Amino acid sequence: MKGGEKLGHPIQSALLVQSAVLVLLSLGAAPLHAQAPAAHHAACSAIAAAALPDAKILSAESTDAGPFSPGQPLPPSPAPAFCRVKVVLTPSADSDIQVEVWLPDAWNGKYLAIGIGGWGGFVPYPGMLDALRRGYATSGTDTGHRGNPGTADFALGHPEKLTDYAWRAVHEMTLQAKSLISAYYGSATRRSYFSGCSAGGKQGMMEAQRFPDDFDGLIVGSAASDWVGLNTGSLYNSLLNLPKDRPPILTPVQGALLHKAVVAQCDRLDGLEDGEVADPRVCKFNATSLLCKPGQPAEQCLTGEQTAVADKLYRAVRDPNTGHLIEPGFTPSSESGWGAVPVPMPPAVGYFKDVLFDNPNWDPYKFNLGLDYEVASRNDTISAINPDLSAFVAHGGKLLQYHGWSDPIIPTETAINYYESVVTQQHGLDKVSAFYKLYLVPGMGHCSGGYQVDWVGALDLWVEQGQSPEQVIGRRLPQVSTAAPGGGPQPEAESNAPTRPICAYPGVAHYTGRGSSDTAASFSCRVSARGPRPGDGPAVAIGVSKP
Ligand SMILES: [Ca+2]
Repeated sequence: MKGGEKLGHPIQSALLVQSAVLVLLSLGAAPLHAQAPAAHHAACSAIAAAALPDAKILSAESTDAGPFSPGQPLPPSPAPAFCRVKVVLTPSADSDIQVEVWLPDAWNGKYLAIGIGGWGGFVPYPGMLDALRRGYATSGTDTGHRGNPGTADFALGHPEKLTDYAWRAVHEMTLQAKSLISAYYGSATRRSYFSGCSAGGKQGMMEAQRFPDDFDGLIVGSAASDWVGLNTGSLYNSLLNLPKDRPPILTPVQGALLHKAVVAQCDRLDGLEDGEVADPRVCKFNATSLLCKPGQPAEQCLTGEQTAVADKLYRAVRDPNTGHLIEPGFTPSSESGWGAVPVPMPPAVGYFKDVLFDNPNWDPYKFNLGLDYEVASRNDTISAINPDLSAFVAHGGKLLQYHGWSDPIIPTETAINYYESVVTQQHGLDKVSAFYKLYLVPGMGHCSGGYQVDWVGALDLWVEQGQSPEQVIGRRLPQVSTAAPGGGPQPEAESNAPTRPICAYPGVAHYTGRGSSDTAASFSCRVSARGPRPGDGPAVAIGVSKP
């Protein structure tokens, strides 16, 4: 039974909490979210005294509407009145999972949980604030430890903390948050959603695969689902570019040159010259076209060594012993983010030294692609690439995934490969698109940039009203920016920014030839060729998480 050892939690803890709050609710006939502020203050104070199994409520404080800062270094920003509950969860003796549950006075009856990127280590406040402003009860967790999301040192000698990070913290948070919501408002949440990006996207995928009844809808962005493939590929690629004791071969200067050349060659292939490559898979770009000619200034071209690294980054990383796909190549148009890592990819180094080899002194320059990948695949508990979503389908869940075509951290085709693996498992695109949509966003980097889309609104309409989002409307963002892990703060698009349909895969937006190219109405979604690029092959069935 998946997570069966904790099935007693929601009802049991809801009863315990309710006993503390019930007396306050009985003061008025209306549900709490329709009552005056004083009732909220009293109910919030009462919840602090509630008893929870394997959990302790640290505090519950009423927060009035107005400028609110959840903690340093976030500056105050507008927030509605809410009850802020801090909880620590201890599902194992070594667990120390910090969770916050935020309960708005003006509740929309629904719950939206927020995921966290990298190796976690802090509560994802910006995404929670966004959920709160929309009227959702929300929660977030640091996944069981405090620290830098780029390091995995928390896992060294702490297998239970690794389990908390891998899947347990988000699941336990969800059970406890639902209990608190039910108890506080006197009625269960009508819908439960999750939104996360990068490792937060992986958390959403893990929920769909491992705890399919936790959520009615999931937003999965730029997902690091294949944790082993991603970390292996990231380390391999960063070492390609960072020979020992030498400066990086490719820097952002060459990244910008490559990107400009890609746009010059491939922009018009989608039928519209707009500075964007709508489907980079049709772009057959060769970095040697930028090879320096005699006398050409160095900042205008690439050396032979630089073109060789660039062409390798466009190609898939494969197991040298078996030929298995480890990580797909980066798409043409992702170059702007290349060469920005001055040391071997820190999260990937942390994975090998602190998680896999239990050796804080492990030298990344001793990395052996074939051998280390084999060890990692055998010991994987973190990846979420099981294509069997049948239990999530049976629950009636909806999965909305997005990935940027310009992602320089996680190759876009990892999302396509997983989607196609689900199509194979479910025997057909029609069946899958009824519950699972994938959007490939032009110009989007890792978790942000390109276009701004109201993913929460689209998911909610799909779940609540059955409006299938064959396309969503994107508002063009001023420039690609780097997002903070955990979903924010995100840049905002101008109110008069150009709009464009972002089509559900395998659709691609094509200009109809009529009307302004700055308006979504002038585009239609056309089905493109499906699947990965020739030669990349399907995702291999390794690292599948066993429930
Ligand atoms: Ca174009």
